[in-house]
Amino acid sequence: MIQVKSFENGFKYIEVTNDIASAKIALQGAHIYEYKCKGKDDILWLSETSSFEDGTAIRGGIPICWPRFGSLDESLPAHGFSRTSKFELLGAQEISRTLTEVTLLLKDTKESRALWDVAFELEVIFRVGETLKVEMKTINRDKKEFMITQALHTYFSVSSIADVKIFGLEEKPFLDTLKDEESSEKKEISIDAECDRVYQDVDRDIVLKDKNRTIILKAEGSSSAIVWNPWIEKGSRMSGMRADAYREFVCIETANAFNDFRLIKPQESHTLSVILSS
Ligand code: TA6
Repeated sequence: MIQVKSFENGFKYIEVTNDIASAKIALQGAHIYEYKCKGKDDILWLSETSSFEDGTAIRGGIPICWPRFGSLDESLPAHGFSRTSKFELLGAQEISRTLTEVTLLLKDTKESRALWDVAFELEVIFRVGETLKVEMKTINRDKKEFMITQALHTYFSVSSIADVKIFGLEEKPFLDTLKDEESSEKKEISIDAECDRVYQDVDRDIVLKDKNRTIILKAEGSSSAIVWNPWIEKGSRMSGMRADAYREFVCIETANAFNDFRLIKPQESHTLSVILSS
């Protein structure tokens, strides 16, 4: 089943249910904030104090950072403007009893061109089934080439951040944005303090091992990834979440970030995607 629903304040979302999974996707930001596979724990973390209102990004799920990741480009909001933009429902299809596809579309507007003078289409395609696939397809509808950086800023629900180990990024170079230093590590990642790392040369699946489960991220169109947890001090200052919520999630973001930026020629496109499985 595919239904378009609204909160009391009119905030619209799409609810998908099929024989094996369910999901909720806000039209604002093409923001999936719930994905449940029958018989399994939720993969996505959602802040219990997140707002669901126009102009404020939901805290949790998979925020879409586009046409910029981060805040290096001061002419655009941090993480771009897509996550507070109104997408339209382009298509929704029950491919089988256990697979549903939903496509949302964002096109340039007068408002977007005031921020970023570019004609574009951004399609976000969700395939909800035993796994969750999210694709971001950027199409250049302009007469000039443009550059994007982007990320699927996924918040993963974990039993406790202290029990988490992340594999697949060993030996990969990363920018530690907290120290503004390049580094790399031989061993898997475990988190016992604020962590904000932008990895490059990422070329294999990333594996999140929690106490009771393993989540696999299979990316395409991406050779960078971010690992982030705000820990205690920054966690207490983050909007839309409890001060101690840092314990419950880790962000592992499939991206085209920093040196992994992408140039898109007129009428050409670039697709970044991730398949999440547990
Ligand atoms: O991806 C990590 C990061 O850039 C952190 O530096 C932190 O700012 C996080 O994203 C959340 O950003 P937000 O704008 O959603 O509060």
